[in-house]
Amino acid sequence: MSNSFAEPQAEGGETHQFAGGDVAVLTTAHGIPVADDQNSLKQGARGPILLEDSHFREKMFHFDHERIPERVVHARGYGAHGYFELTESLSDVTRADVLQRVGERVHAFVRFSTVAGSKGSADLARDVRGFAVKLYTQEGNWDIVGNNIPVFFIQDAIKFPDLIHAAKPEPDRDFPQAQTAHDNFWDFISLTPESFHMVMWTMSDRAIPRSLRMMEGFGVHTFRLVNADGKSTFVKFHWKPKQGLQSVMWNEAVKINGADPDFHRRDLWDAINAGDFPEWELGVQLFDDAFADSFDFDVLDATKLIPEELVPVCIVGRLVLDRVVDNFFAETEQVAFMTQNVPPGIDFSNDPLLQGRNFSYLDTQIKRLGSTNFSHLPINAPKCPMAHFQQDGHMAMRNPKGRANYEPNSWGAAQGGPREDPARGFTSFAQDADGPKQRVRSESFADYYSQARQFFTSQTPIEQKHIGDAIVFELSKVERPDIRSRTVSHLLNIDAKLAQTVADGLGLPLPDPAQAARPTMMDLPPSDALSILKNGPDSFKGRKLGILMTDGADAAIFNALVKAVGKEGAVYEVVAPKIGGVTLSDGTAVAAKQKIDGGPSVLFDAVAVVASEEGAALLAIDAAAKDFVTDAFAHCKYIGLTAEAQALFEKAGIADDLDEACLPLATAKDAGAFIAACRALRHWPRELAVDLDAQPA
Ligand code: HDD
Repeated sequence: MSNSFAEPQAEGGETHQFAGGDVAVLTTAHGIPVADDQNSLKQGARGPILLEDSHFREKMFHFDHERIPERVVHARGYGAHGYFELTESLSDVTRADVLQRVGERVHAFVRFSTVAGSKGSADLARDVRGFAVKLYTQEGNWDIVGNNIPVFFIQDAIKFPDLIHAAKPEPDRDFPQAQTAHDNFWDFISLTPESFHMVMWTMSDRAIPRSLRMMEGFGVHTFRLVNADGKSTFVKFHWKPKQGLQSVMWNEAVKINGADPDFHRRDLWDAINAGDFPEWELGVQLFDDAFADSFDFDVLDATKLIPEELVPVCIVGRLVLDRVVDNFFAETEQVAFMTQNVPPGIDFSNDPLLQGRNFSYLDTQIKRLGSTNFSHLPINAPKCPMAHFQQDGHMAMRNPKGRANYEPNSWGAAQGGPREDPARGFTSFAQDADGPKQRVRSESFADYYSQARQFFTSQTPIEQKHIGDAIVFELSKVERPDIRSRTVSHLLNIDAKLAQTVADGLGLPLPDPAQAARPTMMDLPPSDALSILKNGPDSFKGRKLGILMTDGADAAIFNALVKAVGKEGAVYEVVAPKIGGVTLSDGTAVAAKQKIDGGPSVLFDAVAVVASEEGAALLAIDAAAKDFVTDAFAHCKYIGLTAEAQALFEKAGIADDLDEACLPLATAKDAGAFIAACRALRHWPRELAVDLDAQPA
């Protein structure tokens, strides 16, 4: 039977009657057919509404209660279904069922998110991205609640409310929304030097990803794997995107947020629906106590990573997202991730951030979802057998059967319910613990700068430039000069040149370096894994070309572009003066996907302008068309242009600046070479030519 509800809500057993054909009869929530949904019940045509109108009352009552509290962090998110498949067995180090048998798949649900912004904020905020994975294993749900950055701002969960308060809109004025470019954030950060490693990441292009499909994910903390003999191995989890890493530029991000605030969710939705399923490899860094003891930093300190050069990332599985949600609220909004959801064979370390999280996530779900029975919601319910004595409460949909609801009992297997199983059940790793009860931070957590410096020195020059630009941008929005100055005093402990660049960019005298908690900072070797540009794709696959076209555009060139894009596994959109589209030189009509001012070039990875001479002359008087090419140029994109399109570039003022990444589309044959060139994604040398800050003093 078809019905108008998404699957999860229909499970309550609602019945829908059909008014002939397959159109369901509108009913109340209690199933009573509705005759008129246009008018409330009145006493006379112009009379007052009657209290008796139960359909009206029920409809309004339900509407008035539609919203649930948004997540206190990670409010804006987007989810999709897929599967996790094991490609290497980890049976030697863990007894977790999901990590035993190569080739076996389990259902997965992933929710990506920004952290600071409200539910309705724009996707391209400079922010950390949440990367939360729920694997529905045969031993219960395993939630890896990670981020796209492998380290965190703080070391102890007790500082989390302060960190988030400082990052969110300031409490008296309730702005700025979804950004850290304000006094409170930098005040807190500059008083919390342990945060500087992560700050380097958030000021890098990692915080403005091109696509949710093109970023890494990290479990962040050190976890444990525990095998059948009870032996523990430390582990860090990594998700590596098959699509390669890619980010946008800051100026581009700002404009994307205006042109398409849903840029990331639309990209994910479109890719999955087009059958271009995003994929990540699961990598593990495994290490033992001996490594942990010899490591320069504490493996329990979430502000530190373990360089891949020291402990390699072994690929053991793949995560594929192949299905969008049926209903956003039922699935993406109601999904509840909890760090404490780990199956037998996986366990926690004593990382004080992780320990605090294990308390926080259960607590927040009750506030947000309103009932202890949130695990009954289909998106949260395990997909393995489950039996316990928990009962009742709001919205209980699945109370235990049988006579006994307590344990121990003597009602036998049929009536007595489940029993514990010491062999199969979850057991905690028996770690020794002693020492005085005290509020203290371990000495071993005290080096705040060495890994921040390592991150910076691992970047390519253009990435280093972007970090400097980002810090200057953020601090330029900070009103108090002492906060700007205090921030630079920490940068001096990270990289003197970066500190100087930022001070110059702010017009600030260089302060003294901040006093370090541990003055013995290290010069660690650069790690290529930390750079985006060193880990980009070698293909234009999954990327999008914007083709700006006019009537009379060369049909052969357009067709060749379409073919080359398809061959590469990329997609394209036609941008035209009218949404009705254009008529090509051979008389073919092509529909447009975007009208020029609704489809600026920031929405595309590369652009081509295929215009007739008359068309180009018209484009040359259109501000949006000029922005289209000047932005593409400023954002270092590959540009293909027909000879006729030249007039537009002249009027836009960039005809004389066109460089080797602006390729001619003289004949259809050039299309293939142009798309092949686009594999480089950006022509970075151009950036130095279009940025005032990059000019020699
Ligand atoms: Fe958290 C949500 C990731 C530290 C408390 N967190 C949340 C989500 C992600 C993370 C991805 C969104 C889950 C979803 O999509 O529903 N959080 C992290 C990472 C952290 C981290 C990678 C550090 C390594 N978080 C952290 C701390 C605390 C919290 C230290 C508190 C002690 N986080 C929460 C929360 C949220 C949350 C308040 C809000 C909504 C939710 O849990 O379900 O409990």
